[in-house]
Amino acid sequence: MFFQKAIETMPREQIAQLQSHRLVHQARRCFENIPFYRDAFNEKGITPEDIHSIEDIQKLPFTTKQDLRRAYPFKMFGIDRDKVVRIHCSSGTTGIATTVGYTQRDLDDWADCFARVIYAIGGGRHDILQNCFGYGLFTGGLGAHYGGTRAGCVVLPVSVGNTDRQVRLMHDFGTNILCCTPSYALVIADRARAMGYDPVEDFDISMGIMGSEPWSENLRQQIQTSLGIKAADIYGLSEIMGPGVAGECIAQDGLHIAEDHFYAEIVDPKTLAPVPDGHYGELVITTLTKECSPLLRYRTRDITRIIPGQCLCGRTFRRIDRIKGRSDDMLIIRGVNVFPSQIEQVITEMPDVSPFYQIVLTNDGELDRIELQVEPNEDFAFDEVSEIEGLRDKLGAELKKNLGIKVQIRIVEPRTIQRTTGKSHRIIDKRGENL
Ligand code: DLL
Repeated sequence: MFFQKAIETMPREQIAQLQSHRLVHQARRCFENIPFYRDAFNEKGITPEDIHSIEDIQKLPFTTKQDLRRAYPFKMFGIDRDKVVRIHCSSGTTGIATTVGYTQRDLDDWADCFARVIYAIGGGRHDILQNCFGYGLFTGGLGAHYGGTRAGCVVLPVSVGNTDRQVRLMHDFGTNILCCTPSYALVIADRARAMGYDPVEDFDISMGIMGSEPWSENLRQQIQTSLGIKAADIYGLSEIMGPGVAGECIAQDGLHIAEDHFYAEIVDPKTLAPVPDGHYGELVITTLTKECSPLLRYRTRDITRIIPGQCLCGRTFRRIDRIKGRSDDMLIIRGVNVFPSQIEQVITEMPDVSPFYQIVLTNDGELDRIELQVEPNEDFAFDEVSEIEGLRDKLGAELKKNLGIKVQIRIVEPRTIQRTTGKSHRIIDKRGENL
């Protein structure tokens, strides 16, 4: 199903024309209204007149998170302050927060982008959408809220937490669509079973729209089986807009980029040179229509690839693969580059192990040490030393076989790994701490 069929199935040449037209305008808006871009254009020796079409995108400067931090709070706004109707910002846990403003048109476009994902996974008017993304400065809550409203759904604005209530509402109100992080979906399914429900039999839920953190295909399968749903991956980041920059369709074969609003490039994170379709690299996004916080060639740090070819669903927008992880989260284990989501893929293939895990980084002098903590399922004989050792050896062998890495594994007691209601924090970095 399509929310805006004419746009979502536009022929490729027409998409290129639209993007070219919009890029020319956006480059001018940035140059004329934002001192950072005026300086960056001057430094590159270009003016907006050098941008004639989308083909010229590589002439433009990159933008980084650091640039946004320096512009805190409003120096990247590209429009008069009286047109700004909303401001979101990042949590700022790893530095100064970054601020993103929206005009009413920016908010309308965002709602459309999210609504497209609802339709793409089979949802629509009158579906009950339970929104368990956090409401507030985080873009998840309000993004799903207005997207749901735009799609004609009945929105339950529950926000994060109070899992017992989430489960009761899901049951009593007959929720059809669940919006939350993938890790919270597992917590909800777990809690529902503990409360005596069979989520597949007792609930009306049939769709999930999940994102905000990397998740493996195996984890998706577990979520789908435990809740009896089809779960679509939705991608977005506050700097660019929020959830809806890209989203999956019913084919579940990559996330369609909302290419009428965003232009995506994949570059080598070291050389910044473009990489061919099908190859992994860093996702770089240019906002083509944003009025308040336009960004040119924003380096997301997210690692993915363009999936070559066209999707079976009929949408013509290009697709990115599921995000492997952030370049900052890549682990180097004895010379092998690994993302936590790849470790998750191996863990979730083992029937005795729960999908909750943690990676603890410590250091011993110059050497980094990596410990993978996993918990067995509750029916596993945790008190039997030989069973635990067997499980540890088996997991160690699988990691070696699939990823070529050797890590220290610690099997911890069932249900002791922290559950989160929002984004999970799977890496605990204790390097530099005196242990
Ligand atoms: O997480 C927006 C969002 C809300 C997306 C709800 C999807 C659903 P930020 O807090 O700014 O915004 O975090 C953005 O989260 O750069 C990625 O590293 C990661 N991320 C977002 N979606 C996905 C996804 C929201 N589907 C950062 N898969 C991004 C993997 C994701 N990682």
